[in-house]
Amino acid sequence: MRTQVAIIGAGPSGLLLGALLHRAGVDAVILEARTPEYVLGRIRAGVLEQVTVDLLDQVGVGARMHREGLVHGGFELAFGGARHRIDMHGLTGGKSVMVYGQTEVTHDLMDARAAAGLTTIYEAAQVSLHDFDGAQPRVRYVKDGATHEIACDFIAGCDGFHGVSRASVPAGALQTFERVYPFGWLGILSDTPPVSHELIYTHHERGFALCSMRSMTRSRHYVQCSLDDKVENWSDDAFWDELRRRLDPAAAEALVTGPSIEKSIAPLRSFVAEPMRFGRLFLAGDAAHIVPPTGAKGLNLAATDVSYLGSAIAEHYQEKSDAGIDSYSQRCLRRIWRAERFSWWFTSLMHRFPETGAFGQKMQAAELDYLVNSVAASTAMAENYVGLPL
Ligand code: FAS
Ligand code: PHB
Repeated sequence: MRTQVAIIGAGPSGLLLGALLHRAGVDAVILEARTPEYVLGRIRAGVLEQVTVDLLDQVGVGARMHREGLVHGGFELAFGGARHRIDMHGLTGGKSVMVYGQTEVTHDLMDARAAAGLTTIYEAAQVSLHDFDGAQPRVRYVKDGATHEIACDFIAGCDGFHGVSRASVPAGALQTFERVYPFGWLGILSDTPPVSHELIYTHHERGFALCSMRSMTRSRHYVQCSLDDKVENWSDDAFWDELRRRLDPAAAEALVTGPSIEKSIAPLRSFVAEPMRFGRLFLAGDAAHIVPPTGAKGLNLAATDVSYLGSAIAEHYQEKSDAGIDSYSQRCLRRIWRAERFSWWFTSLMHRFPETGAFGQKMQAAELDYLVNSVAASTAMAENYVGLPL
């Protein structure tokens, strides 16, 4: 088989890149290790920046998002038993975020790709990348017991943190930066009404908690948990009891519990691999970087990576120029590091770090007090949360 771009991974990065390339008249094939059902079963991000909303509109998959998504102009920070609203809309001159689950974004992109008759090869095993340091890269994979090869002009590594693409880069060609946090997030999805009409991020002596949602009838909640915690150790009741103990009185009162649809523990890390281009191989999304989910940046960074990559590849074919390709990594990394900083800062502020002791807790309390009582500090938080300009 031959194509212009071989995309590894059919998560949001790969699917959105495929849609952007299709719109630009560039042929691409996506190779995905798992089944569509497995990909859709992973419950992940919940908040889209306007830049991401615009990209989904640009590729024609925004209709259901605008119908079912929730536009939020603010969120609340809870600490010391009280809640403080960050008025994003007011502080950023009218900007907002869209609450619409990654599962739905992925579903919409999958449906659009299938409707356009574009090729996605699911359950592609043993994917391997070849000759991407030359002008004729190739990708091999096994499907139904047979080995197949795709000749292409470019390879887009959209295969996430544990994928094969970054692992295929020669040792020493990559510099990585990492911070692993000493805790995880235990998340639950339930068909219960959200605690409030906006998200509530809670700083509590027992640990961080987040009350989020997927709709006004489906909630997504998280509590900080230890790294050696196991999801099987947490009954639904144990989760709801712990969440209630961390919430402010009004939120605890408003909490409606119910059976979990999904329950999982996610580790938290900050990670960046530099550069993001190796000859004809480009890394995008979680294949190149990871942020702790506190700042709701992971999916949004993936979207801007592939926006830059899609434009660069289209420019190569349409204008016979490699300016975009040559500047891809540098252009992505400036935005990535600013989002890494915000996600690290918000995570450091809101979570319990026993190792920092009483002084560390006093620093967190003082920063929270300053944050909610300073227009300048709240504005800085708001502009990072809605997403910095491209
Ligand atoms: P993904 O990991 O989503 O997709 C990569 C795809 O590549 C997968 O479908 C995988 O099966 C496939 N793949 C892997 N190896 C392959 C191979 N060798 N061959 C072929 N295919 C291969 N972000 C937020 O903003 N908020 C959150 O609350 C949040 N929670 C998260 C929880 C978890 C457990 C994780 C892991 C991430 C979370 N994220 C969150 C971040 C997440 O949303 C990512 O940013 C987003 O999924 C990035 O999308 P992709 O880059 O497409 O990577
Ligand atoms: C979610 O709804 O899953 C979510 C929302 C905001 C975050 C993290 C996760 O910061």
